[in-house]
Amino acid sequence: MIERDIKLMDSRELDLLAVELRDKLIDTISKSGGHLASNLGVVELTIALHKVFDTSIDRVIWDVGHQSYVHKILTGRSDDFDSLRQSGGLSGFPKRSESIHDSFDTGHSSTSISAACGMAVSRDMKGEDYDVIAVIGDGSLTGGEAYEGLNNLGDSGSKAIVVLNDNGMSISPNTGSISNHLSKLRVSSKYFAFKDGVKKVVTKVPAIGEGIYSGASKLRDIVKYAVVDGVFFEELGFTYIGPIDGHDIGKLTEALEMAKESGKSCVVHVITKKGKGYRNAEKNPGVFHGTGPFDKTTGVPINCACDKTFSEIFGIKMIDIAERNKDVVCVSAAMIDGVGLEHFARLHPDRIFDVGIAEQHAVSFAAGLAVGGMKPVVAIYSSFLQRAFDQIMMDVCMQKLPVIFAIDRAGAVGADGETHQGIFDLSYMSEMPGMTILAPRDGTELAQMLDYALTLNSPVCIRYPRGSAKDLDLPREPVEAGPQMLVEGNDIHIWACGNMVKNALKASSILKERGIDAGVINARIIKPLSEDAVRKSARECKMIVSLEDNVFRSGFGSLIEEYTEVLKIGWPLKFIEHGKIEELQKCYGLDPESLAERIGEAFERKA
Ligand SMILES: Cc1ncc(C[n+]2csc(CCOP(=O)(O)OP(=O)(O)O)c2C)c(N)n1
Repeated sequence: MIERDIKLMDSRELDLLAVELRDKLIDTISKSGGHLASNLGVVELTIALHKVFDTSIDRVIWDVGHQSYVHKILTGRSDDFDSLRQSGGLSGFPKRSESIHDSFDTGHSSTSISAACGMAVSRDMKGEDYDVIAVIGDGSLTGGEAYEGLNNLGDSGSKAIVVLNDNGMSISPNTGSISNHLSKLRVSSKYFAFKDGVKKVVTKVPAIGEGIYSGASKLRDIVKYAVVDGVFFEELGFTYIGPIDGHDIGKLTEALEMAKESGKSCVVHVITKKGKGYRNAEKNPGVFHGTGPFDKTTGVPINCACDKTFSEIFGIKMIDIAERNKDVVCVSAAMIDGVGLEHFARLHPDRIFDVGIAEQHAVSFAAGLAVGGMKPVVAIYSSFLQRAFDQIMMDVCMQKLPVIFAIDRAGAVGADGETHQGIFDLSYMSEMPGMTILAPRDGTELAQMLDYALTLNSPVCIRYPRGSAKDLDLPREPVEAGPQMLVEGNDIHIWACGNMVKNALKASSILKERGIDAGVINARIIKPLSEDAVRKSARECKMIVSLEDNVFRSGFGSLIEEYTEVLKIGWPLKFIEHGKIEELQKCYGLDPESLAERIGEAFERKA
């Protein structure tokens, strides 16, 4: 299916295409996993965008980009669609390196309007001629950068189109006062009136009437009069068009053509249904936002892991802690389910704050809560917390405030790829003066660390990975005891942190079989790192190795290096592509066999 075909299709053919696309989405994602509900919601919108624009010239920026699958199928990637999110296959997000039709790499939300503004300004400076379109969801519109983009674009003198894909949902139902405002626009009677065409609406507005409709020389005047509710965007310098039924290709095409013809930047407000056309996803859009493989008929997940995940252990432990300490509250940036706090939210709705996709605000908000005497626990995925570097540093660490960061999805996450791998937090957190960094080897240790963090009364972060938190059958010690020797070794000490303890244990067995006596230390308290423990370990063996699920530079290994010579092993300093975690570990030499090989070779070279 290529773009040119769409431009020739009549409305019946376009409707049939929408049906085919939905079948393909459900069929493929039920096998590969991925972002189903968001893509089902934008089938008609994507078709209409391709009907009106030419993405080999015009630039469409998909905010977050998780909803770009239909665009991929329509731009020459239909045959490869089965390879979605798999090693060597199509990325689940737009990639400029994948196609000329992808004009901007996304994955982290709320960047599209800023990027569109930059492209529009660049186009005008170079005297070029193409359209720039940012497609942003109402969830992503809760992120502050979206307003920085609107603020700049509305006043820039350059034109871009902002398509607001409003389904009332972030991953869960959207939150915040902007969302409330959009809800009012959604139910506005003018939405239904608009469906019957602009003329009908305008002639019905008493103060305007038929005369003004026929007298209005420019389309943008009509739109402005017809939909006065969009005043919020109008005041920021945009022509507001909408709300439009996002599942009516004809109406969408009409609205996008208006926006294309308009002389100034427009907001096209499109109402869609998340999960549209697949009953299971319509009923549970949150569950089908990002899903693993599932049975198409029942919607039930396939190969569901039976072990509890770190996120689940975190959620259970927070309920326990909240019962004992009334000052404890949780903060989430639009990811309550993702971080495992859904039961907490049900039990303590007044002690959990979903602030929207607003990681920076979440951190400063938590700092404010801490100043007021609360004990905030901020649960955010590692890669998204990158956004709040400055807030963590200035608002929390500089003021020595007792905010606990639960950093979920720390380390490689797999299929979501480059934008989602959580492989930088040990580096950026270790730069923070006064920050304690903890990394549990398993679920029980995560629970212990949460208790310990609360005793510290200072900034603490606990980083833990995606997936199983199955307990390791090894002795336990209180967290405050610091680094724990799990396996003795006279030749090598592998200092491992977090989930890399498992790989270190296996690598140590392989090395021992080969006659190299490699021990394993579970670092646990990454910072402040015990200088005594590191120096003692260096005295007791011939080689020290650090092992982390983080880039090898400026992370845990560098902290050890302050006290002794160390072989630093972690991810290379690059953006790690998508693929299964085990495959990625193998590819980058972090699986137990490769580790044994690398460490053994280095040891022999040294000897
Ligand atoms: C900075 C950042 N934080 C969190 C996320 C996780 N995330 C991915 S999609 C999404 C919800 C997006 O909602 P919306 O923009 O309305 O798109 P929809 O899926 O509803 O179409 C969230 C929170 C992210 N991608 N980026």
